[in-house]
Amino acid sequence: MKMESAACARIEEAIAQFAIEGKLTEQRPYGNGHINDTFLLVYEMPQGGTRQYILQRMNHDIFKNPHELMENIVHVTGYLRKSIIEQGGDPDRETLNVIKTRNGENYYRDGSGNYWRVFLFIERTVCLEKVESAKDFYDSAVAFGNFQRMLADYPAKDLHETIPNFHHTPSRFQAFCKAVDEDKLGRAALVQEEIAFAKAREQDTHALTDLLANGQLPLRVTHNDTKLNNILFDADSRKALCIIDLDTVMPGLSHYDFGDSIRFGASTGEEDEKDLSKITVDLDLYEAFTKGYLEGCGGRLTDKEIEMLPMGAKLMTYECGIRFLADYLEGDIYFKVHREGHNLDRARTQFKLVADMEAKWDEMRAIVEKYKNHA
Ligand code: ADP
Ligand code: GN1
Ligand code: MG
Repeated sequence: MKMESAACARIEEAIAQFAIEGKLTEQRPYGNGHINDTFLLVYEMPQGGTRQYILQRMNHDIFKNPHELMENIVHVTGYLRKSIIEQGGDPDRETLNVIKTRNGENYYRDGSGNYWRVFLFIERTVCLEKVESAKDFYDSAVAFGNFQRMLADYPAKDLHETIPNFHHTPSRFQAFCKAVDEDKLGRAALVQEEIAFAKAREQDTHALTDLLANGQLPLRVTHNDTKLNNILFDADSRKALCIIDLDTVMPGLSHYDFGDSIRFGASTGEEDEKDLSKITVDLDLYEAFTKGYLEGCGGRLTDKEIEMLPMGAKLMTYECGIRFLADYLEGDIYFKVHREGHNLDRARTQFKLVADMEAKWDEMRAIVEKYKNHA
């Protein structure tokens, strides 16, 4: 992402605010994130050697309350840190670590209103942009399941909602219908088939939130953006090491994490593939993830939660589809687009996946049933 010059001008000022030892020798844009502006900082230590950090300018157009967001991250990572130490793990590599400012704050707000934060850089890792093998996907599932297990006793209600109703599918459906009705760019006529596909599934949108409301599903601490590139793998062992991008950690359903991973990782094609014949749900990948997630959760999920996991996969995919389509209708104001019709292409892949999941529904349920005793 290109930062506007007002923000660029502030980067030195921001760096100077953080309590980092040593001499800054290198600073450069880093990674492929789509939300924040990320930089690598390299420091030479007085005793020799170097230490690296991640500096991020937070996206406060999307996250309206960076203060609360950072409070969530500090509390959750602090909690994880203790549990990692108890398990004999390495807390500097297995969770994010927030570096405070010299005033002891979790972030710095500069004079132009940009919000900056710093994390320890986790060295010798790889970040995968797509699933390269069932084993990697299985490992990522164990890691997201472990994340769920380790936070199972954390009081979810104490966390702030960094984006209200983020995965509340009925609210997303309403927002989608509003975008269709307003049809600001006159694009609705071009996508009647896609609109009809989405509207025909309105009943499904309530499937999880109704069960939450009537107490049949528990509220949990969830990550909510479990794309594969939000995990760092250890470069030597190739094991999933650390879950990153904690901006959307907030109260939610386990189905959101399970579902979003399947949506992205079990697809046979890219999220924005134009050739829909390439897009199906790979049931072998779905199975690998189901097995790993249930193992990682280590018995913390209820029977009802497990039974509803396939619905999590379908609803997260459907929801992402209506978010992309709504953004297309509203003029591409939320998701970054790199070509004409980019959001429409993305919506189409998601709807193709939903249709394929419906066709494979019995198999998806049977796979969850097969592994439910691993939970
Ligand atoms: P975005 O919200 O924009 O996706 P992320 O927090 O996911 O931002 O960071 C973008 C990229 O920066 C990640 O995909 C990863 O490659 C890298 N990254 C982020 N935090 C760390 C870290 N602590 N150590 C090493 N790499 C990191
Ligand atoms: C956004 O930042 P990234 O690319 O991990 C979005 C997710 C969507 C995803 C679709 C905060 O995630 O909800 O599933 O795009 N994140 C936010 O690719 O809206
Ligand atoms: Mg990310």
